[in-house]
Amino acid sequence: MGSYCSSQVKFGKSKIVDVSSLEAMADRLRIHSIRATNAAGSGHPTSCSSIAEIMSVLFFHVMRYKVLNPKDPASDRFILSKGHAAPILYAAWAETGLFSVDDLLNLRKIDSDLEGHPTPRLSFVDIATGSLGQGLSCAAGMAYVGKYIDKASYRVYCIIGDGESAEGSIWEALAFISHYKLDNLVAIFDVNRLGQSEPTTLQHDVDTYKARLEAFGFNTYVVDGHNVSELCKRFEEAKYVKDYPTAIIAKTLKGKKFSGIENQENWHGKPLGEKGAEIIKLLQDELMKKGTENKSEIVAPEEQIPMVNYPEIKFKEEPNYVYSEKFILKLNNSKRYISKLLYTSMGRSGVLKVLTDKFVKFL
Ligand SMILES: Cc1ncc(C[n+]2csc(CCOP(=O)(O)OP(=O)(O)O)c2C)c(N)n1
Ligand SMILES: [Mg+2]
Repeated sequence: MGSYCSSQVKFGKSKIVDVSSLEAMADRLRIHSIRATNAAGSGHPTSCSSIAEIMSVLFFHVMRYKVLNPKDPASDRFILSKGHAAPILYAAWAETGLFSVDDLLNLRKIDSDLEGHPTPRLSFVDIATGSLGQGLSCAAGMAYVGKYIDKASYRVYCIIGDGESAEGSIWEALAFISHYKLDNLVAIFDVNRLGQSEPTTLQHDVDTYKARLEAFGFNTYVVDGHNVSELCKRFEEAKYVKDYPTAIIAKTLKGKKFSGIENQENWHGKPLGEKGAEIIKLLQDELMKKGTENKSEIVAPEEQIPMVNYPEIKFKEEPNYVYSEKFILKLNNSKRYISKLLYTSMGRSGVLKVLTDKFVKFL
């Protein structure tokens, strides 16, 4: 692991990395996550804190997107596979200016779309996550479409928890991703050592993660997940790697910067309560000392994605079943739900929508 700790760093042709601004943003995201989960009386602030720098770097340095049109087809995709860290995703979008930071305090309220886990009802979420192990498969589908169907330059970033990575579906997705040489995808493993109720099997053994991911055909980087310069450098390098997908193995601490809580067990899924005010004060004091305003510039994608003509998909021969009236009634009722379910889970992929239309029509 190298050290790239000057306050302004430039890598190759990339834009300047404003280290202190990105660090300050990470702390602001931490503060929002503490406040929102305290207001809700539930949620996962420690799971948010371990990815604060990763989120800051992705949203305020690496990714190209349009704040006022988060689902623009040319934009980079982001999937928070460890969906329980939703408060920091909401905090990042509030910081982009998409909605007010005051709205973050509506987390988990019955009439708020800011649910405990992200859903595609939100303008900036493509797929629902929270059932661990699923996000990377969706990211794989998006990257496949980007590379082979849209043939566009958008990139796909997916954050996976280390506990989550015990799910077999993660490894199935990894095999798919490397088989199809999805070099437009970056899988970020948040190795914070802890799962829900105990340490993970591998804890902080990042070398074993690296060996496994290399065996799966990935270009891998082990980084200090709280070092913004290192993160920026690796995300930038990954853009130039051809034919190999990238895995960033980020060594982090659960509850980073939460004094007395950082790296401790028994803090999963718990708001900080009274300790929150004290920790927010420490983080704010640090922000004041640095005197940093948000100077990060969000970059919109450069190009529109080319129009793709999806071929007309037809059945050779339509089946000719005879249905009872009762069956038809039941079917019509369920159709609405099935189509809604398929549309929300399939995100933006045009080709899948064509198939879905056909499928629902067929039903
Ligand atoms: C399929 C599935 N099983 C179990 C859970 C319950 N659950 C929520 S968070 C969590 C622990 C996740 O640990 P990790 O991936 O390490 O994330 P961290 O909180 O450390 O960031 C579990 C088991 C779930 N959401 N989904
Ligand atoms: Mg963990």
